[in-house]
Amino acid sequence: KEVCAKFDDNMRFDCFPQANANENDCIKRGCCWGVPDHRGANIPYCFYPPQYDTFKFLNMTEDKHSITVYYEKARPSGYPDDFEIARIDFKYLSDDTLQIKIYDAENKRYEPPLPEIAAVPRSVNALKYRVQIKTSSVGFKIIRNSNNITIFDTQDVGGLILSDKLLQISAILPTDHIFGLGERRARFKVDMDWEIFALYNRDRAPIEYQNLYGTHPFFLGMEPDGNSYGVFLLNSNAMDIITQPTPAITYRAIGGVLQFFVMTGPTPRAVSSQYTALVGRPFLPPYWALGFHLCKFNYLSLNTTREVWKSNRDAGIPFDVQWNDIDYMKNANDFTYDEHNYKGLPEFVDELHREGMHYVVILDPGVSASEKPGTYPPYDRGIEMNIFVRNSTDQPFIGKVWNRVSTAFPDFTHPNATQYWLEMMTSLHSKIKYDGAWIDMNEPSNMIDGIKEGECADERLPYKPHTPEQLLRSHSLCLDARHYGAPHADVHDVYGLAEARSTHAALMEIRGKRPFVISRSTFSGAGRYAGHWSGDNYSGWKDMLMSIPELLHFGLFGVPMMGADICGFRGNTTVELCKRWMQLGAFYPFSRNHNSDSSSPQDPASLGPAVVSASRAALRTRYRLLPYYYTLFYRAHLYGEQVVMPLFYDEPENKLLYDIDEQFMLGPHMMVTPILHEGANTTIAVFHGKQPWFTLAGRYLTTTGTAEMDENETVSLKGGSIIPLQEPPAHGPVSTTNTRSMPLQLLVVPAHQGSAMGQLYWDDGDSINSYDEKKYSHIEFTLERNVLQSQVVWWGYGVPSVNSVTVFNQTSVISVYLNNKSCEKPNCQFTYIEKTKVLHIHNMNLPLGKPFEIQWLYKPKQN
Ligand code: MIG
Repeated sequence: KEVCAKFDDNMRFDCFPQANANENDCIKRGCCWGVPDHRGANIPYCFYPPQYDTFKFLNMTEDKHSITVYYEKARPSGYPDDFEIARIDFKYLSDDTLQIKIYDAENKRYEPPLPEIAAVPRSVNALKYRVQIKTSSVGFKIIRNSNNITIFDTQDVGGLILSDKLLQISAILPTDHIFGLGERRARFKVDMDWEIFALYNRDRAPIEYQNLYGTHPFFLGMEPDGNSYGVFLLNSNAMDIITQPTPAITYRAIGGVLQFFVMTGPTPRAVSSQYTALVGRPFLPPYWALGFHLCKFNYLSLNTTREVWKSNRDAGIPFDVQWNDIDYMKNANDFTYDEHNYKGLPEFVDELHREGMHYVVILDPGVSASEKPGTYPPYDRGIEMNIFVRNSTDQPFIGKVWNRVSTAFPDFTHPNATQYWLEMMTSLHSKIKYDGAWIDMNEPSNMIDGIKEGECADERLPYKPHTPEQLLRSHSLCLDARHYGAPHADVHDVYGLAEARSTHAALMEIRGKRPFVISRSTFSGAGRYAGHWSGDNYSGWKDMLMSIPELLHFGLFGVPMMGADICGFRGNTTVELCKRWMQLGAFYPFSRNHNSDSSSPQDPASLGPAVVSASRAALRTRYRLLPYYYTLFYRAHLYGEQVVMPLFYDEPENKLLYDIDEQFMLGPHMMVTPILHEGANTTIAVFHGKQPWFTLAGRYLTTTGTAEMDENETVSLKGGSIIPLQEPPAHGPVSTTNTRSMPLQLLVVPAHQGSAMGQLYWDDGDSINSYDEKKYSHIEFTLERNVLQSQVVWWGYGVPSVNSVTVFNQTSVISVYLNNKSCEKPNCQFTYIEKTKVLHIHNMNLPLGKPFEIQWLYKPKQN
């Protein structure tokens, strides 16, 4: 009683998280019961007393690379089938990455086959962290060596539960500034005020704090002094994550093992690079995929698809990829097309290709199980190859998705599934030369809850995570459905990732070019194979605003190819909303306007001149910036740098930036500040750091502070940047294909001291191994005061020449030298505008294969 009374609310860790907690059952568990001081929040009434150890220390061994600890069961946890002997392996994967695996020493348990964690043994020279273990109680501390701050403390918090169907661990954190943990609709910074949320992939329109399509149990923590670290729990079973203001976090997973990776940064950029080094670096997208995409559910015919395509092209909307949703299929059956309403689709796709454009089709994972035998190979071959998910009687598990009667689900964790999927995708490709695949419904989604005949085994979970439905199988498969070597409960969250892997591999094989896959369901590591969009959002202002934290989340999760349905999926958009959303969405890494079947058309052309001209302007700016975007994706692919980032990545110790998620950084040099509110014509942007900021047009904004920006100033540039640009053609349709061959420009934005840097990565934009085969070029640019130079890091592929260089913030330039020769007609011209302080050097034809030097001289100061 006395120990219980002393407890601060914040130190309460829930000892009875199931519904109907009551004093009797609580006391029976050996826990404390009491009304918290503060009510309202989810503060538990039943909580662990100090020294509530379900296990006790047995022994421990240690060497240069690892520590192994054994515990034995000390008291019943209150949940069935506690482990008798538990084991923790601490492995020093590298100086900055620690692996912690907590498991049953005697019985093998499920571990997800994906993502494939990079297993390369790395050097351990000067560990940035250490592990502290006590023999008197369970748990461990992870300490940052440089300042002795404990970054993850599981000692003395009580409630380590290691039982068959519930694994729980709590940790006190050094910070209440943590970011990540998804997929869910929430602000970027995690709310530490007793939040409880579930992760279990689910097909549902985004609702705040509810589980969504993907699972990413990874967070970035900002320590008090600005150091940062990351914690990743690799577990694919349904789980709850609980935050509390202690600050602390609790994980409750219903199966598998608790396998953590702790990454010590110390910068946020380092953390994300350490994370993708483990789970996989993002794929390098084909260049065309960085163009604008257009789609709608239920164009219902090729005629409509073609009309929408043509009217947007004719309206001068920069445009690269036309998509079709499930209505292109015959009876919504994968690998077919409707030869009546979509008659001529193959020819249309050929025409797109002739125009330098591309085409993406949707594929649902489930195939129809009710076609006449012999008429539908996707089902017949699936049976032959034995790759379908099976039910408890070892027959194909039958549910229903969009197919008329019933649906079988390929088991993408099956070793032969990729071969099967390749065969199917090849057969579709022999008819329609699609370029990319959009994989939807792969949570996996099922329109009936579980199995057709209602044959799921009882879920009977000792602890059910906080998904909004009563049952985990709601809108999905039975937990006992059989996959290759594991029940559905274990595999569920990696189903979409496994499908993305197979789809990526199949596309690579079929086209012999770089794959482009967009997946609705994702798991940690998905960025290696696919991009993502935020699903069935709504045509509303709030949804537009929330798309920014969604981008930030997936940037952190290593899935940079990310966007939201521009103008909103559900509901009808308005001219004003769609105009603003196009102005924002033009800068999403994955920029697609997509719309539901029941909503009125919202492609730019259909909404009239205001949306057309705003979309054209914003997308022309995007296309101009694509050499920069592409270089960012290359950096992401190679080094795990993020394409989209929160502002605080530039200034990790500046806590004022932690809450900003209505603006975002695009690589190191640019910031995007959209107008997000109805009725507004301008917006106030917050600027950070110590460098001057400019608009793309050269307007000086501020250094640290705020500035008002109008709708043409969505993008701002930070002093210290050199940006490679490419102006899209002035007349006729614009695509990446015809923009890529235009001359390059360099935009030079000096820092206060007059220096700047930038780079360009360039290749053919579609070959699979451009980098490995060295068929690329990489140029670096530097400015020191009045000298701009290039360095050719690698030259393996032709790059368009530079025809102009624009330098901001210069005082009275009187002469310019290009490679030591005076800048004169016809090879060079320059203008200097006193009023804007912009130096513009143009009419050049400057090849990038050799280093260049441009120097300019200022008017001498007069005394
Ligand atoms: O049950 O394929 O999120 O983008 O248009 C709806 C039809 C299935 C959900 C996707 C949405 C897509 C729609 N799909």
